Amino acid sequence: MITFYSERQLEHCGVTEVLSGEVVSSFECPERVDQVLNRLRERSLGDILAPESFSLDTACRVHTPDYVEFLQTVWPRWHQMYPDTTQAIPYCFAVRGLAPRCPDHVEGQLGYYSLDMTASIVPGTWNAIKAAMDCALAGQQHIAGGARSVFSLCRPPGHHATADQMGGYCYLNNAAIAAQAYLDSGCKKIAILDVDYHHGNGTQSIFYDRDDVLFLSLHADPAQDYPHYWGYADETGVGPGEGFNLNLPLPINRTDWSLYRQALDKALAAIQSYGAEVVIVSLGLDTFEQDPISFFKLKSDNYLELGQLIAGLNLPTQFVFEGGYATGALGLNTVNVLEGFSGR
Ligand code: SP5
Ligand code: ZN
Repeated sequence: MITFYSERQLEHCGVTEVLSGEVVSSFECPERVDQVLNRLRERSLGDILAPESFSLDTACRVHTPDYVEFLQTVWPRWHQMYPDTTQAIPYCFAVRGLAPRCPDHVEGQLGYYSLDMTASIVPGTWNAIKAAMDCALAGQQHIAGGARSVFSLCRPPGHHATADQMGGYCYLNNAAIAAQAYLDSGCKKIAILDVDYHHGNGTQSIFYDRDDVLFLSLHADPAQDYPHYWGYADETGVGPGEGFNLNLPLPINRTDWSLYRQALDKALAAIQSYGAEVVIVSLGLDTFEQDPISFFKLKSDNYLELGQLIAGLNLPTQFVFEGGYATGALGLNTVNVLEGFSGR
């Protein structure tokens, strides 16, 4: 299986975030991809290629052009206003109950385009966002060209990013952009299977009123964990999208492989009856028992079986990297999914 990865993705490195009221180092760090790359090389899974550079046209079909423009320009604007600071983080939000207008002030815009305070902006953030998007689109082209599977090693991740808001370490929604590219190249039915520990609220919201993308997410019950406001089972889509969104929330305190697998079986059956032509897997590894910010109890071997079960769909499959913060085991767990899929 080929991997698409660009060193430019290392240029993003958040400084700090707030976790349970304390300021801590960012969990979403460049070391994450180093671990995955090391393991990919050790196991000789396949070539690791840098993606070509793609235009922003597809991104602007799932995101608003003003948001994409904001992401590209926010750092220099921030830096001009606050030259002595190392990262831009919002502190104020366009919350419900107001009819928010987008202000000119860079700090006002930062809140307007954010869901939370964890998508920080540093000098290299845009380069990394753009390179991650390129990995998603290069993977899409590879599958469209006839490959059975591909791994887009995207960082920063994407599944929390909505059409016009960043959050949860996510900026551009890499999986959603890939899905749009398949549709634009003539596919009619795409499934996005999100196995990250957190609900893929961004992907859900982008496709919520559409029937050309079936979105399925297995995640921590939003009553118990981030992203808190979305991811309930009764969110099933709206208008033409009714029935094309399947949330499978799981309890944080007792989700091990056996419980997880029951939900996975439901999701896989739904993908089959939908008749998807391609499946995109939003591959988060934060379901691991040792993940520092999550509570599920999956073990390293379970990821082999996860890959095998996804392979059972017998569909062209694009893996798009999302979360996973137990850095020591992240390479093993990620490559286990890919090897399980490949039958190795
Ligand atoms: C892509 C991705 O995985 N984003 C996740 C962002 C989660 N950020 C908020 C985490 C809050 C965790 N609170 C639980 C405390 C555990 N000690
Ligand atoms: Zn996650």
